[in-house]
Amino acid sequence: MERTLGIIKPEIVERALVGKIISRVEESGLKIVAMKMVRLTKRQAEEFYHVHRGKFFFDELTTYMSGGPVVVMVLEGEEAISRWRALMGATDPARAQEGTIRKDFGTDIQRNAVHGSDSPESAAFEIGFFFSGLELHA
Ligand code: IDP
Ligand code: MG
Repeated sequence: MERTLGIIKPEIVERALVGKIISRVEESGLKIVAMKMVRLTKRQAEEFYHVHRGKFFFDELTTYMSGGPVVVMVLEGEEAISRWRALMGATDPARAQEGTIRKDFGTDIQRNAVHGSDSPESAAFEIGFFFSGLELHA
């Protein structure tokens, strides 16, 4: 069993497509063990995306991610990290495979609908960033 952090990004909340993303998660068999809506400060978004500090898109990304509420969730299942990333699709919606969330709902490479952890180490950091142990409903 593995856990990963998913984020439904601001444009999806704004466009009232949250339910469609949650349906994709539930249909996949991944179990939602925690979920809430939060609005990050710019500083919090910078901390969350610290591995991207220094990249050309860092300032725009963290401004975007703190620009409106997001839905954060912890997904559990066998190989949850790679399964959620497969459901999400490639970072750039224009390059994402048919049937992936980013292909179907993403706007551009920044506003690409969802986030997913990319390794067990990043999942541990990202889950702990948003949730306490008491909020994880195994
Ligand atoms: P990932 O979300 O597929 O793991 P990362 O490379 O970790 O992709 O990038 C984190 C986020 O930064 C992306 O989801 C996207 O919102 C944004 N991003 C990545 N590359 C670019 C880019 O070239 N231009 C603008 N934004 C980008
Ligand atoms: Mg990433």
